[in-house]
Amino acid sequence: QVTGPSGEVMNAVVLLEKTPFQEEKISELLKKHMKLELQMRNDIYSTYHLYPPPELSELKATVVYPATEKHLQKYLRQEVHLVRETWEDYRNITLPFIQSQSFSIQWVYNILEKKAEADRIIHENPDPCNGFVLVPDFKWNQNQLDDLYLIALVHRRDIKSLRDLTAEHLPLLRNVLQEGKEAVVKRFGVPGSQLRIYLHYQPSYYHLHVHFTALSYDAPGSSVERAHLLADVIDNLAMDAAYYQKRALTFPLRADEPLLKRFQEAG
Ligand code: M7G
Repeated sequence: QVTGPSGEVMNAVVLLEKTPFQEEKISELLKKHMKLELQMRNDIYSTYHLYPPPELSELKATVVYPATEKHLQKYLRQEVHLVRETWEDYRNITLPFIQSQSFSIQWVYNILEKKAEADRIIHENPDPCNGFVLVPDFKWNQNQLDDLYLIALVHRRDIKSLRDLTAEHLPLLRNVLQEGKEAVVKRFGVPGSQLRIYLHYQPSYYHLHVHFTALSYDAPGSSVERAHLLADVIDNLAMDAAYYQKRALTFPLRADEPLLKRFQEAG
């Protein structure tokens, strides 16, 4: 909790993460004269506490301020449960819930309108219907490719999530897949065969976006209960235009998310 400008108490979320090692800095780390405390020694084995100088001990800090109740929920560690949502459940439970919520997607519009992160854009297809913007996700500090994480935000504003997709969106989705891969290999040298390109269901932000992560990186949210590979989504829609308005979808919800309560109440 933080005291705001006029004395009111506001919530903030501060996320601290240790970033992966940068390979080229390891030798520096070992060469520099550094505080080293022996922890234990046994035969040929020994362990130490090593205290690197500030320039080699960076932490990544993400701040959300002021944070809403939903932000606090999102980042608090909690028990999770799987929900299996039929199309009828989506229409009767999930959709009205999403519409009653106001989780702002202003940050997405800021990127699309070049009001924020404009200098970070990796690729843009400016077509209002079939175009998108590719930017580094704020989970990635871009210092090393090990945890490469980019996000493609589509220009059109009428697609909330996977559930809204139909065959009408195939040209858009194919652009994201094709141009996204080309842009990543061109800028970062990572080929499409080493990228995990997927959508989340449920997403946190209801404006269609696609995640691009390094295949070797065990990215948060890349597990089977949440991630849908874009290539599979495209194939499903090509086979059946209304695929995502028919099938049931499974997703995890944290124990005290109001949506879980609605599913439980509906039995
Ligand atoms: P999601 O699937 O809706 O939610 O993905 P998740 O956060 O539960 O995965 C939204 C993605 O957008 C996440 O990967 C976030 O890290 C990323 N993201 C969120 N915000 C607020 C920003 C932002 O301001 N800038 C950028 N570049 N990425 C963001």
